[in-house]
This record gives sequence, C-alpha cells and structure tokens, in this order.
Amino acid sequence: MQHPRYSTPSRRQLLTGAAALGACSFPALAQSKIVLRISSPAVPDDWHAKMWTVFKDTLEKSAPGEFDVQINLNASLFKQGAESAAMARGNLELTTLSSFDIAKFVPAFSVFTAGYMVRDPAQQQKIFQGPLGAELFKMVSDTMDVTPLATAYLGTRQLNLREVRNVKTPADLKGVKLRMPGSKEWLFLGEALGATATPLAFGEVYLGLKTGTIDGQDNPLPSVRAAKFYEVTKQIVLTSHLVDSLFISISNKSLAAMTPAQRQKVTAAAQAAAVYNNDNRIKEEAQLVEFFRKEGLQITTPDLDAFHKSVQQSYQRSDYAKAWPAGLVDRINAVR
Ligand code: KDO
Repeated sequence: MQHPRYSTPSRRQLLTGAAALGACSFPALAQSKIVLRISSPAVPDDWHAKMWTVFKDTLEKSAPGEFDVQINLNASLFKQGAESAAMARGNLELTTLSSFDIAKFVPAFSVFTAGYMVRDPAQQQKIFQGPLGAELFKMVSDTMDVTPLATAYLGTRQLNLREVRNVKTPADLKGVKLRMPGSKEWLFLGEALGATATPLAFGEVYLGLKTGTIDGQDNPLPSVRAAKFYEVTKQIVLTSHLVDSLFISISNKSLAAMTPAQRQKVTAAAQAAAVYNNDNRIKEEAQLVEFFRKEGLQITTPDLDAFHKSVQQSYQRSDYAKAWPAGLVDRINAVR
C-alpha cells in the first residue's frame, strides 16, 4: 500500500498546485525589485518617520519599479536598538542609527553622545558633511558593515517631567527617575544630568509617565509632541543638553547588490529625506514652546552654565573621553 504522502496526485491536486505556482510567479516578479526593509521606533507623526515616505517617493521617481521600499515604524519590525544586529544578520537593509548605537562599535563616536558637545543643527550638518564626517563614516562602514548616507537632526533634547519641580542645576535632579533609552551610553548621559537614569524603550515611555513608574524623560520637543508625552507630563525644563542626530544608514550587503547608479539614487533619496526632516523639525522646534504652554505645561529654563559645566566635567573624567582620538574635540569645536 502506498503511503498517503507519496500517493499519485489527483487531477484536482495537480490543478491546485499549478494555480499555486501561478500565484507564486507574481511575487517572483516582485522579487526582481531590490527590497529595502526599514525599521524605526519612531511614531508615525514624527518627522523622522514621515521622512521615510519622502525617501520612498523620491526613489520611486528616480528609479521607477526598481525598489520595493517597506517602511516599518513604531519598532514593529525590530525593537529599538536591535537594528544594527538585524542588519548584520541580513534581516534589515535600512534604519536610523543614533550616535549611541554607533558608539557601541566605534568608541570614538561616543563624542557625539556627550552633552553640550555639538552646538546646533547647523554645526551638526557641517561636521557630518565635511572631512571629519567622512572619516567617521568610513570607520562606521569598516567596523559595522553599514554605511551612513545622510544625517538627520533628531532635535535638541530637553527634560520633560511628570510633576513640576524647581530645576536650576543638576543637583536639583537628584533622585529623579529619568527614563533613558536602554544602553549604558544613554544611562551615562542621564546620570551626568544629575538624575537617576532608568532604561526603558521609547514605546513604553507614555505609559511609564502616566502610571508614575518614571518621573520624567528627555527628548526633543517635536518627539514630545508626536508621541504625546505632553499629555502625561507637567513641565519641560529647557536644558538643551544634546543636539541629537540620527544617521540614515544602509547595510553594505544591500549596497553591494546595487548598480552604481542605484547606489547614487538611494543616497540622493536618503539625503532628500534628511533635508525634509531637518527643515520641518527646525521649524517646529521654534514653535513648540508656545504649543506646550497652551497645553498647560510649565516651561522653565535652568542655569545653563551649571548644566554645561557639570555635564562636560562628567564626560571629560569618563572612560568615554579616553576613546576620543587626540584632537577630535578641537576639530569638532573648530567647525563653524
Ligand atoms: C528615545 O528613545 O528617547 C529616542 O529619542 C532615541 C533616539 O536615538 C531614537 O531611537 C528615537 O528615540 C526614536 O526614533 C523615537 O523617536
């Protein structure tokens, strides 16, 4: 007796099989496009989420039908901070890497995780578009097998507290449970600000603030708006402690599978996305203090000299500073 698994297929089974093969031929066609999977923890209403649509549209115009761009927001594909490992495994092509993500692999990069290091978004763009940026990006590519294509300004990070507090100096943050993203580089920044840093993924911050498992969080104002943190907090302290960046980055494996013309178009699309993000974010940052005031939040300005001095000292004395090549800080400061 024949085993049922090896029985001769009936005509109906053959027809169903043929239909299935026919159905497969469409994905096979679609597969001739280069798939670009994107993962980001950004909420859809934030500029660095919307910029991916600019990326996709730009690429669709410059290289019609050549790419299949798949945008995954809200950390729905990979959790925050897991993106570079996913790229190394070949499971992800594009993401935004922070200086904190990069510093884990390229220690010199921790210079950009230091509070009060970069002055403003204009200096940030000049640094990463100039010779220093080229050197640093080469180190990233050689070490992480990932190439930064463009620098997006995430915004200037501010403190955002659940309850109103008189914050003038870092000493006034003693005992404040400040949520930071989950890596030691981020936690160091939170501690340097004078708070008790607590790791938590971005997607859990709203609930943490609502329920009081954390006392505050730090993010640029556009993200405070987009993720609606202002609904569950009462104060913003304008510490301006980090001019933050996100690097639109692609795996080298993905780049290697493209023609030179395709590489150039992908780079141009990433740059268009960054420009869209940067323009909108800078414009919105200038307007949001008024918006949050109207929402009932107290907006206060601390003693910025005290914050600068204390945070900078923490970094200078840290092991991070030991990994900064001689002259790096001077080169950053010289960019105007
Ligand atoms: C955050 O978790 O606070 C942070 O701002 C860190 C950034 O590096 C980046 O991951 C960002 O979240 C997400 O893109 C969400 O806006």
